[in-house]
Amino acid sequence: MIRLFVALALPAAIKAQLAMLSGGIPGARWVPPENYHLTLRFIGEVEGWKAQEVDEALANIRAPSFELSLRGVGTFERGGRISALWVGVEKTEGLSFLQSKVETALQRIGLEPERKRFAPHVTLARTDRAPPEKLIGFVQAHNLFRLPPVAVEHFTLYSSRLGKDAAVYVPEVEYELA
Ligand code: 2AM
Repeated sequence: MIRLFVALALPAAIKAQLAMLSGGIPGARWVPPENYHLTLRFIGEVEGWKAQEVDEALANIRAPSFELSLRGVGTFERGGRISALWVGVEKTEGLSFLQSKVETALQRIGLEPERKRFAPHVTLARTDRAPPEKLIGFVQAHNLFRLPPVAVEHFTLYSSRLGKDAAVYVPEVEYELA
């Protein structure tokens, strides 16, 4: 079995800028900068033959390249706790088009539809053990965070191995955008 997800990789310069946001919240588990990405579709554990079908489905996608704009920070909540801190991503036409192409392609090969609404973000930290007031302070402090747009020319199928600390993400296949 292999654990897969589809995501946009981020240029090193963007990762470096995002990394400057991390730190200063006790109990937060910061994502290592090399792991920053924008998830388009989480797939989960599949058999080898299914992974091959996933690859074929993704390779058939035709979508234009587009620009990605990161702006603002926010949180996810789970079970009454703030579970993650993230940087927001503008839901532009190009990004939404690609995401829906990926979703359709994966449903066509029999994957269950994603039930969650697409909320594009780059996770900075898992925070269920961090003090809520610190997290709220972080969001307020970085509300106006904004980076210049970057060109997205491909999307990536990643495998993920869950480690003791951080997961190890490996870019398995890159798919060019037109
Ligand atoms: P994230 O996008 O909020 O950071 C690999 O695990 C990636 O897939 C992570 O970026 C993760 O969250 C995202 N993801 C989405 N749904 C998931 C799920 N049910 N389990 C694990 N990761 C999921």
